[in-house]
Amino acid sequence: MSENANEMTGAEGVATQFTLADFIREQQEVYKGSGAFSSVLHSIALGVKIVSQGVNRAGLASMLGLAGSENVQGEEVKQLDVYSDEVFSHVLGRSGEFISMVSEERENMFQARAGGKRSRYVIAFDPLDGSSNIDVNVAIGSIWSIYRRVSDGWQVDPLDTSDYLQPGYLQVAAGYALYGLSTMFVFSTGHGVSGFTLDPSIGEFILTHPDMVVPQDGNIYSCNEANVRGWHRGVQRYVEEMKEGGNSARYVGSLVSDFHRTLIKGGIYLYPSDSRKPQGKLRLLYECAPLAFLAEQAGGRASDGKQNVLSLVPQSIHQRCPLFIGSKNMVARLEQLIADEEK
Ligand code: AHM
Ligand code: MG
Repeated sequence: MSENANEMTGAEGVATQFTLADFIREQQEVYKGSGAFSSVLHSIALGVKIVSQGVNRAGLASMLGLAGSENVQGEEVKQLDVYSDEVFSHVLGRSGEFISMVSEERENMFQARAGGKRSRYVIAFDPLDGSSNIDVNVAIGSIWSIYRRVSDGWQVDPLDTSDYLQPGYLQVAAGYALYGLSTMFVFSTGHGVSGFTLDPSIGEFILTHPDMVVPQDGNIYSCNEANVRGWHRGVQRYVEEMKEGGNSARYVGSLVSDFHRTLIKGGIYLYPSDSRKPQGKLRLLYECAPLAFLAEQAGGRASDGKQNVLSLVPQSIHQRCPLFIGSKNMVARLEQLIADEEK
């Protein structure tokens, strides 16, 4: 076979792969969608590609460290999470499907650039999750959650918090991007969970993880055990049980990375409340609820220790929430130990 023919075979191989665009088209046909979601998913995928590129180049472009510092050319350097916030606000805002947005990086919700009367959705996102890992080249991610708009007062004020203060089970879609050894885009529109991997040679997401299912049981627990002394006695007992049972501990400290492993291998991720953080650390709207939606769509479960995370109604956009998420039976056991301690 000539060298040329080899190249052809490689190209054919790529050409037969099932891309995100194929998947979106097929889903639209199967579920008779309006096309709004196709545009939304394409916008998110574009944002993920841009941020992924920024993450890959961060060390070279001096985007690590604090915002407000200057690079060698004397230009102001944007911190990677500020950069990611701007990328997602821009690409999602111009899709026209969102009236407003909430970002972990901004105190208040803000109007989407092309948002108007016909925009039917709102989106909340954590543009770059795992801040403590940014400067040390460890996998980080982005998380997003979409709700159908419930407000109708666009002409009065497009910024209506009620659009966000909805229980997680009303999400119409949720997902995350993982900037790891490769960049992944994992999401659900309520019909199971699908995972795509970015092929950087062609700039396309390829379907690599169709119909993701979290095992019902697992042998990995994932938490910042340095906080154990402040935890509820039921959570302490659970972790003791895990150790006695010969399980493994894994903790990256980036929620997306720890959740992604849990989704694939099974296990449980825990971020409980403690004496110093009575509501836990993670944010309900753009961290806990979207991952809970994915966990349930994959056959797993998410709890705040007592209730299903998807039934919690946020009182404010940046509300925190304890999180126990992963394999169904493990989360159920943890809830049981918490309940036993309260009898
Ligand atoms: P961030 O949004 O500031 O990055 O904080 C969220 C992160 C999660 O990614 C991670 O699971 C958790 O905080 C780690 O917290 P800790 O350092 O307390 O273990
Ligand atoms: Mg975060």
